[in-house]
Amino acid sequence: MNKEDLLLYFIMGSNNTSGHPSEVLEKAIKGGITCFQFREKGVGALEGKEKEKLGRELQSICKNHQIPFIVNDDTELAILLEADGIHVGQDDEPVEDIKKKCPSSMIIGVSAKTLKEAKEAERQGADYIGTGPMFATSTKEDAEAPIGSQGIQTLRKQGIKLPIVGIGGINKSNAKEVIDAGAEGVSLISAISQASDPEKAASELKNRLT
Ligand code: 3NM
Repeated sequence: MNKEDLLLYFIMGSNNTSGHPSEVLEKAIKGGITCFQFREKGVGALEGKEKEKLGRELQSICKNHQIPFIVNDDTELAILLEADGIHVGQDDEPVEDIKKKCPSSMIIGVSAKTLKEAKEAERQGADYIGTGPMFATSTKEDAEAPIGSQGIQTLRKQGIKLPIVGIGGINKSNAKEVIDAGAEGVSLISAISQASDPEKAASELKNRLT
């Protein structure tokens, strides 16, 4: 994956929007997002065939616009859909196991915020890490205390070279701060999925970053 693809990384599942996820994604792409993650988690999340169906729908939109399509957590779904990538948290399947099952071209992202986690992700061959929460967020039910953009500065000072995306509470007012701290990109849910105009929200974010 190109590091540039991480710049404006939109994440969404069906419960992150009151609109139709496909329409929101189409608008977000028009506004300039560079990567998409399908994260179907939490209250009311789709499962089984319904989850697969929505995943395929969103993947096809991404394909039409050459936007990388990453699946959160669900390695089996990522393999089934031949997704561009998989993103896992610290409590999910280890990267080494994923690597055994997935094609070598599959992008692997790992959530890592401490030096130990980031080094381990690097050692296991992750392609990028997601670090957060940068700021307070109500989107993730079990989010920890915010670490601020200094969290990224610290990882860089400690020698982490992997591409980093910040996550958690990022919006157009604080997105640039995350990039300035040393991240390749910002990943976010509500700033786009809950916006009354997702295209405008994405394009305003993009303008702040470029
Ligand atoms: N992971 P929003 S915070 C999915 O800290 C996720 O690892 C986080 O949503 C972490 O952009 C978070 O609406 C929620 O704040 C991001």
